[in-house]
Amino acid sequence: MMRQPRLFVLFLSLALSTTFSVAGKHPNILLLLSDDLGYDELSSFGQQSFSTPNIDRLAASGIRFTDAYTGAPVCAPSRGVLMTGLHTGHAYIRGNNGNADGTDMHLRANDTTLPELLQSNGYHTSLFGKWGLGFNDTEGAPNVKGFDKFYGELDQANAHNMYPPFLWRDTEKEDLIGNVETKPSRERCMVANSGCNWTHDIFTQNAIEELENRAAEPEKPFFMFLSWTDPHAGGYTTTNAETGNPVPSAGDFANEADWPAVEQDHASVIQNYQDDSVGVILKLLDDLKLTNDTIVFFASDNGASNEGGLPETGFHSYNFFNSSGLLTGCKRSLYEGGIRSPTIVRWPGVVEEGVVSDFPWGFEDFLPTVLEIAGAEDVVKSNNFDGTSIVPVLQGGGGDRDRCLYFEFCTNINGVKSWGQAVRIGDYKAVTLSSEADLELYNLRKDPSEQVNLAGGDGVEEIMGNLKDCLEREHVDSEDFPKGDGVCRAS
Ligand SMILES: *[C@@H]1O[C@H](CO)[C@@H](O)[C@H](O)[C@H]1NC(C)=O
Ligand SMILES: *[C@@H]1O[C@H](CO)[C@@H](O)[C@H](O)[C@H]1NC(C)=O
Ligand SMILES: *[C@@H]1O[C@H](CO)[C@@H](O)[C@H](O)[C@H]1NC(C)=O
Ligand SMILES: *[C@@H]1O[C@H](CO)[C@@H](O)[C@H](O)[C@H]1NC(C)=O
Ligand SMILES: *[C@@H]1O[C@H](CO)[C@@H](O)[C@H](O)[C@H]1NC(C)=O
Ligand SMILES: [Ca+2]
Repeated sequence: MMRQPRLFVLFLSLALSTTFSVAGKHPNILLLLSDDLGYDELSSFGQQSFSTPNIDRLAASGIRFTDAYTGAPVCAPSRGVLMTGLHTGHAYIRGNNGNADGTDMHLRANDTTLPELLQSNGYHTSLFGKWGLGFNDTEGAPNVKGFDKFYGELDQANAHNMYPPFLWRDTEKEDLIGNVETKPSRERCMVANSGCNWTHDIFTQNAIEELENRAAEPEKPFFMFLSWTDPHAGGYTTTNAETGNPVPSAGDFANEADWPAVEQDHASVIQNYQDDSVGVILKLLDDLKLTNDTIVFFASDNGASNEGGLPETGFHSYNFFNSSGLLTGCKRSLYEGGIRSPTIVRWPGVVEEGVVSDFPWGFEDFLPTVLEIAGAEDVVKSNNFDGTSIVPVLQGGGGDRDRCLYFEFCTNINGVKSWGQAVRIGDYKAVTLSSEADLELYNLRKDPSEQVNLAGGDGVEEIMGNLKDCLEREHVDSEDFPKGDGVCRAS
């Protein structure tokens, strides 16, 4: 590229920018976000015990990213990174339970979000499902933070009750009569499923109705964020939240006599509900003639969950379905199993079909990518987002593989708080799960399972130096999320 004459580059960029708008209209963006879906829980990523044919079809008609990352190993900070384009070294929200009283922290008036920026660039913006970045009466509420329409859960802890008494429609509570009039129970909602209101179905149904509204207003581009609360562990009341994977039916998996009930449900929620809903939505895009005009992103907010279940029905284990595949660790870990996302992007006419890319990128790149697609590169340039647009990668070109991806997180394992950091440049990753431990170094290309610690070995001084520089440069102290084991705020 360096030797190309300037004119050619100019011509190329003009040609490319026209692909982003058809008849002056920018493409629609549909973001499908799974909650706690493990890296190896899609058949296209290696799952063997159940299958995800619809999500795999999405991957086959677009690009499947093997080395894409979430924003953090748990929900709130990860979603914060996704919405603000700032990684956890700069973000305001760096953990769940940020407030002193253990409740959710909310985004502030000066935390700029993707939907706000899209709204002011002519997009219709909607969110269905889990938010977790601000309650109704705060500066971080979805309608304050740039969503024209919202229907779902504000409080991520309430989201674990998958048969809640109410959901928020914009700023108002709306009762779910099926869950109010008769008390939800495992028997009623998850075995007989008579008249309970299950949030997965409700979020999907609302997204479907809004897609129909959007098709009726074709001149206005849209950004829709469908933020499911599964396969996260959940319950059927608030008090017994996280007791399992509350699905209306285990389907055929009920015949898997050797599987604990919680695992039958886990397989069912992914294959029979989430994957099925993706199929319904893809078909609807076709029927509404929105497919060519709509870029679909699919991702998970953090790695495989190892939580949920009951003594009598068994506890969920991420090992049961090999949910992290070759990766080490799961949700809450800074090893790859906690932060890698099975990410897919379909962009008809731009992304070549059936591509598998190992380009490393993360949730902080989503905002600049979408803004470039929306024709708002100037907004990206005038802000200090941590992310970089991956549009050139989507177009089949190369991106900067050697920029640094940064993560920090405080975890609590058996009552021991520890503050860790992870950083990736190219194929190399440095990680520590404790601020008092030495950095470990891995070559992820050769050693995706992070088994062979190369730190201190021969020939790695330069890369280790670069990783350490990035680690120090990208971390800015936060009063709410102090650095260091023992003092950090665990979640
Ligand atoms: C954002 O606003 C908060 C008050 O809500 C303030 O403490 C903080 O300094 C502001 N940050 C920036 C970058 O302006
Ligand atoms: C937000 O919700 C809480 C709890 O339901 C309620 O007490 C409060 O009045 C609501 N605030 C607004 C502005 O509606
Ligand atoms: C909730 O369930 C009840 C009983 O089946 C049903 O009448 C109602 O339409 C459902 N509400 C929603 C929002 O799905
Ligand atoms: C979508 O684009 C494909 C080519 O990329 C074309 O064959 C098809 O007719 C288009 N569909 C619609 C509904 O415009
Ligand atoms: C787990 O998944 C990985 C990657 O798909 C595979 O290589 C490995 O053999 C699997 N392990 C088991 C125990 O099935
Ligand atoms: Ca999550």
